[in-house]
Amino acid sequence: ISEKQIIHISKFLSLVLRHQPETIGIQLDQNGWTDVDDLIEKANNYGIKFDRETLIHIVATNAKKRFAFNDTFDKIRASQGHSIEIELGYTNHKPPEILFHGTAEKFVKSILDTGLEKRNRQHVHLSSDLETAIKVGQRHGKPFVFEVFAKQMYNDNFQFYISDNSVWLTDNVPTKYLKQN
Ligand code: HQG
Repeated sequence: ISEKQIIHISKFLSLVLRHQPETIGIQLDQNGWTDVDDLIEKANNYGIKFDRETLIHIVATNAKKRFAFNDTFDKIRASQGHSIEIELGYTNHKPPEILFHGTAEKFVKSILDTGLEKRNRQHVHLSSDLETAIKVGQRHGKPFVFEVFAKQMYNDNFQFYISDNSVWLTDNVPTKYLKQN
């Protein structure tokens, strides 16, 4: 299987496990899990062909660890990034002093107006390193990185979570906690 095919399947998995399971007629439970055999069968029927071995390979090698199996390997879910409402079972974590948010220059004015909002996702996504934030920003255009005064937010009773793949999540970031880099 080629790298190109793997990326194609991985994007398809993001679509059905985060946003539109109905595209292929699978269901996610309240914690985002879906049956592995059912996923493979329905994806194949839909024309996205892969077997169990390939799926395991994709989950294991995905650079951002976007997907995870349960302990018995019969269920799979996306670790974060959902637009549909599911309960991932996050626990509150104390963040470091500073977290980063990568966005595009074209959004900066609006963000300074209203703060960081979760938009279509379930959370605002933050990263602990600058490099990741730059990459996230590049997806939207010319990257721009905000420093977020995370510890200060935490002390002011904002909740922070970490996903299985180490993305920091929070509900919103008011402008006063943003420093422009
Ligand atoms: C922006 C990827 C205007 C926000 C990444 C962002 C991440 C505002 C965009 C994950 C705004 C939403 C999430 C405001 C926020 N005015 N724009 N008030 N508040 N925005 O894609 O954080 O590859 O939903 O800055 O690595 O870019 O999918 O969020 O630019 O972890 O695994 O609205 O997705 O992971 O865009 O990315 P997104 P994001 P995956």
